[in-house]
Amino acid sequence: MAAATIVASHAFKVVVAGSFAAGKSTLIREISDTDVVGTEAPTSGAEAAVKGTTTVGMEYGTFAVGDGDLAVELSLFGLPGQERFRFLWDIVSAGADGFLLLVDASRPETWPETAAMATRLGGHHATPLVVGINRVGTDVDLFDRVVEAVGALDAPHVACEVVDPASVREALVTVLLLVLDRLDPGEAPDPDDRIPHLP
Ligand SMILES: Nc1nc2c(ncn2[C@@H]2O[C@H](COP(=O)(O)OP(=O)(O)OP(=O)(O)O)[C@@H](O)[C@H]2O)c(=O)[nH]1
Ligand SMILES: [Mg+2]
Repeated sequence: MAAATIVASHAFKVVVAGSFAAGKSTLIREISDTDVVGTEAPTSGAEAAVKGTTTVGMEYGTFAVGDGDLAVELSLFGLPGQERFRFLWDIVSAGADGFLLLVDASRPETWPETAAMATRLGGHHATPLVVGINRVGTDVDLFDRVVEAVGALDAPHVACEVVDPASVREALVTVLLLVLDRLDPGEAPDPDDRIPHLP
């Protein structure tokens, strides 16, 4: 399987973005194969009413996808959501192969900010972007309202319950498939070869 050999040589950097409390850190802790390196600290100011701790730097975890024929490792980097740490986004995002932009469907007040993030990440970096909708459950109308509000119409949108490993896995595989599609044609495996190998 020549194509699988080529893919196995790749590790990809996936950056998890989103507003304060979108679920970025929870997602990485839920899925990482290795102990997560984190920077969680007590939340200050008005946002302390939402949750008690917040990311003040970044998270780092790993996630391996595939089997013996097709092993790809994703390095997962979580961004800090509070506005005061926004200067870290370009630093942590440098060299990203793909973005997973999380949005909390239960907090509509964060949707406009998420739309601005989608424009910034999708346009500026020209890097594959997937929108992951957290806490949407099976509410199709709510899903559609979030999609409309975020407005990243060129990006795939997937439900992404950050406390459900299967849901997180599906979202990350969606990012990975976009990343693979952007590889040089000579390097990219045939989609018909690779998709069945992704468990
Ligand atoms: N779907 C789902 N999401 C949950 C549940 N419990 C917590 N969460 C999500 O996880 C969030 C927890 O916050 P974090 O994972 O720290 O969010 P974050 O995006 O890393 O936050 P910052 O780093 O402060 O920006 C909550 O706000 C929820 O959106 C749950 O039971 N179900
Ligand atoms: Mg966090």
